[in-house]
Amino acid sequence: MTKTALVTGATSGIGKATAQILAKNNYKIILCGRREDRLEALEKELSDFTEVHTLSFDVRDKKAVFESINSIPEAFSTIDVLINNAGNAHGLDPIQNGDLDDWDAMIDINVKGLLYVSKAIIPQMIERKSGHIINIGSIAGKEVYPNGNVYCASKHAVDALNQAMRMDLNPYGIRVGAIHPGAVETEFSEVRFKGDTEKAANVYKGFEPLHPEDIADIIHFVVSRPYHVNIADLLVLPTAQASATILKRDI
Ligand code: NDP
Ligand code: 8X3
Repeated sequence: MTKTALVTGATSGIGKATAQILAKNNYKIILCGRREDRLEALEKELSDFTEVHTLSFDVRDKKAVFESINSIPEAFSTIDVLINNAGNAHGLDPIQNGDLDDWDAMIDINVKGLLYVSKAIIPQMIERKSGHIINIGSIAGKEVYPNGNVYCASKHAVDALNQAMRMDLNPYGIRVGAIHPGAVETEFSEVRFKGDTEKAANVYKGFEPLHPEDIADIIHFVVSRPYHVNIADLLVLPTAQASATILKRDI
């Protein structure tokens, strides 16, 4: 039977590539994000392969999260796979210089947003005693690096929530796992550096970073394992990266 996947942060980067690969592999897709023009363009593109529904909401807005998810039409309402991907870093400053709005954004999006979306979808998975949740963490959830402070804390929280969800949802046969990427070239650094494209490009200079499709491919592998297999936790790095701060750059 055709499965349905809901992907948050589908307007860009890892989420967009994940929606694309799942659509081409016969999943019905619910695309989520704030930028409606991008949602519409991706819906058009993926409609050649599958049925697509779009939901435009800010994961920080708990009312909007629940209203949007409750508005999903019948044909998409059984969500088999939830990809909790929406997230970003805002700023890269020492703790003493941190911007409070940046801190709010990272905690509200990466942690509370992931919780709201999960809370809106988990009850139907419990009722059916089936479902698969993939949480997108980060190497920043496994290590802390200088100036990464609040972003790292938010991704450590994702790591903790991933483990906690797996425990609490275990009695219901719901699979929960996290994928923790290292450097992936997406709009991530542009957002982190507030539109400074030169600074963002420098992050990926002198080595081949992961491409969003590399992570999407792994997500597809994870969700297509037989039911008795749950890939619980994966750290995925570019070959040139040994840790959050050790990178072999040819420059
Ligand atoms: P992008 O910036 O390319 O994509 C981020 C996505 O998140 C966009 O689709 C954006 O959509 C969505 N998003 C951001 N804020 C909100 C919000 N408030 N409400 C709803 N959606 C939101 O980055 P990536 O693809 O790289 O990031 C995806 C995930 O991967 C994030 O959780 C990130 O932390 C994680 N990650 C990224 C790494 C990297 O090096 N790129 C490495 C490790 C982890 P829109 O703006 O339309 O709302
Ligand atoms: C994104 C990767 O190293 O910038 O999560 O934290 S890093």
